[in-house]
Amino acid sequence: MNTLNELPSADGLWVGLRLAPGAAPGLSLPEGAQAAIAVEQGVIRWIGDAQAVPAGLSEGPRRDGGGALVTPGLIDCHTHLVYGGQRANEFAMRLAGASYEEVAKAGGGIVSSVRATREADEDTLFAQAAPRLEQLLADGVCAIEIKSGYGLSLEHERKQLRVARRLGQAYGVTVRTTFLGAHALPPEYAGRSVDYIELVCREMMPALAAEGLIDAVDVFCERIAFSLEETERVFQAARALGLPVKLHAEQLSDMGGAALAARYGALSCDHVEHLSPEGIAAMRAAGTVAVLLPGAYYALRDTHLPPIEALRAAGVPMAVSTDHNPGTSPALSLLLMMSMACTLFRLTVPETLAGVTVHAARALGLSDTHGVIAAGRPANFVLWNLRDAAELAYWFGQRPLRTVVRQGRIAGEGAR
Ligand code: DI6
Ligand code: FE
Repeated sequence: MNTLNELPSADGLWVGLRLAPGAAPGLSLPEGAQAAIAVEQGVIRWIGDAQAVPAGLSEGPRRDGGGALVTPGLIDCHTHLVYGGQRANEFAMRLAGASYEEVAKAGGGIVSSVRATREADEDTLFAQAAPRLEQLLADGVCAIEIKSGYGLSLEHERKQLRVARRLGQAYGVTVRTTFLGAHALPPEYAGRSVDYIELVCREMMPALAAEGLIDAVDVFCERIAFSLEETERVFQAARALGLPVKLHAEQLSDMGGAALAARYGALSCDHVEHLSPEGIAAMRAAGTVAVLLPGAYYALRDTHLPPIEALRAAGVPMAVSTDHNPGTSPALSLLLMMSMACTLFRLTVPETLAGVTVHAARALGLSDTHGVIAAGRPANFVLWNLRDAAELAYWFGQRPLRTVVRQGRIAGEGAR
């Protein structure tokens, strides 16, 4: 796949487009009408009826979409994309019946990825993450969140976050970095979680924030990770630095994390299989997005569904993401996650499409620039070789992408 410098400009008038429902809120076209999008200097200048393009916008290259379905650029709002090694050996152990604990005792689990991440230098981490990013981009992803959390020391967390930034620059994709220093207790702090959390709050977070490496702060709040009190300590440190927070909340048990996160105005609470009615009410009041991660649910053979009906009834926005990570969700297709969100979680197709566009943008604090197609925004949209938007979630294992316009460039073309 080409990197940023080699990509052609998407400037010009795009015609022959069929807008997916919800792609351009506020725009209503006559039944069956095709849309046009004018791109100038990488920014959407105008979108509307292809039969009514204002004079002056028809200059420049004309780009025929051939009647393709068009959506906003997809957004993968929860990933742990940068890490060393992989854990297929653990997968085999688990298939043979080993429990998560037994795997951890044999040197596996998050700590084994920490070891491999610490051993790798920046260029090695970049080289390992780049092909994974390319897979996600081939599904029309135009913005992605990348968390740290496999370094667990200032030096190694910095390395992960720097690689995340470099990936964004190299591929011309919007990357939001999330500092997840409180992901697991590093081996050298065994039995001293209070001390480790202080290191996260007093040294790592301020230093990395000063280097411009942190867009948001996350914590793995769980019995096997960090407590509610430790989570709040991290949130206080984030607030003092003016950084937004999000949370791995109620994945395996109800810790009350979502309500705490909502009190801190969290952008999102993620996983939420065990989310309580109180958590839902707090998220609703705070405008916090629920990020659903069907890949982890599937890979862990979870059976405890997130409370979709209650979230829907409360009007809590629901996003959908890969949670790409080497342990519980080695997923490299956001379209597959859409399918799983529908099939496993019973989201509707419009819900799952909103979940990888407008609501995913909100989960990253990108509502003003990403998630919908509208004038004044950077040009991020995808043309699909599909008739019906439902096909985005219906097929799985297909790559129906026709053309992706990412950050104002023609960033990929599939089969016609
Ligand atoms: N929740 C998870 O399920 C993953 N991280 C997290 O915060 C697990 C990550 C791993 O096993 O490497
Ligand atoms: Fe995660």
